[in-house]
Amino acid sequence: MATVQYISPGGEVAGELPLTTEELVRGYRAAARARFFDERAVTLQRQGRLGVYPPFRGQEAAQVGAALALTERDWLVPSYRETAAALTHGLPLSQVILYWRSHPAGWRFPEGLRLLPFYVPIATQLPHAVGLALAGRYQAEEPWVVLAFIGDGGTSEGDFHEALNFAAVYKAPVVFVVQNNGWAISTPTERQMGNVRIKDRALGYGMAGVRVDGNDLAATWLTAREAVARARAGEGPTLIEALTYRIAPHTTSDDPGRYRDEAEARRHAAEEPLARLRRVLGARGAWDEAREAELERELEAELQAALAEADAAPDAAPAEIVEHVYAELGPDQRRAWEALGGR
Ligand SMILES: Cc1ncc(C[n+]2csc(CCOP(=O)(O)OP(=O)(O)O)c2C)c(N)n1
Repeated sequence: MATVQYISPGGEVAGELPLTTEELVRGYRAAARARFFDERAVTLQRQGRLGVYPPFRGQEAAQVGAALALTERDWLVPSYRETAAALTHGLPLSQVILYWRSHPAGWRFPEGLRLLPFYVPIATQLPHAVGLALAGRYQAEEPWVVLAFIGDGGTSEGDFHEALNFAAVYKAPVVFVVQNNGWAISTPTERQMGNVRIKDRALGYGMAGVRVDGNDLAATWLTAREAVARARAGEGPTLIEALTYRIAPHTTSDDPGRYRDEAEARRHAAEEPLARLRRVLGARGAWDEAREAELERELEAELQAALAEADAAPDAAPAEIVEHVYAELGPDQRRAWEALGGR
């Protein structure tokens, strides 16, 4: 099947768009909120107010559209790049700021929020996601669905294979979203794998596979919604490949000019997801410059409040860095803990 797309880069809608205008506005606002934070996060990092930060510019639709398919009962399992998905699923902005400050108060997400931590060791989140999905089966109530993210580079890890195989065999209620953003730091997708159509792998595992235009929020939302419904109905997992592009550097420590032609990034920037949504909404009379300006004022106020809240968190003690690795400190952690002033 071809790549699923409802809204072209130019903002044209092919056929009937099975989303209401209210839903599209909701999706646009969530994506614009994520972008606003992402842009400001890079500045905050340059000011020394965040430690390191992995920008997701250009990937807002892939993340927000998929996250919108979940209910509060469902779990979201992110890698380090999925700040947009985490915000959409309900992670407070102040918590995001504390997390990227490496403040221990940012490591513990609010009680009741069904979100696992941002995983940095590539692909380790996927076996956890499958376990979490199967755990839902042991609950008396309706099982929850797990939405798990990974990058194109992450699909080379053994954990990716093990998780997808296990999920397919046990028909786990899990949806895997691979954000194929073209790059794994400096490795382009075509040097990462022999078949760059990642969704083809679904056939080998025996699960549904769909390739979507990851810059089309309608496509990511509707595809994830269907996959979540199938998972909830006991019909097993889905592999969604969201085709997108990492316009920004890998992290704030990366200089992509050293390994890629930045003209490529500029070309892809023209296909970014927010402009096309604005065109669709504008044509329906549901968005205009005044509404955009009002939204920006709201987002600025939200960011300032979140920064004030994060700044008010008391400084962490250095020893806390080893305190929650294991339930009990082993000899190496104890030595580190004591050296860092733990008592
Ligand atoms: C197990 C492991 N190996 C290596 C790394 C170093 N590393 C960090 S990000 C990255 C590339 C990941 O690329 P991809 O999965 O495409 O995700 P993207 O960053 O493009 O979203 C690597 C190799 C790591 N974090 N974990």
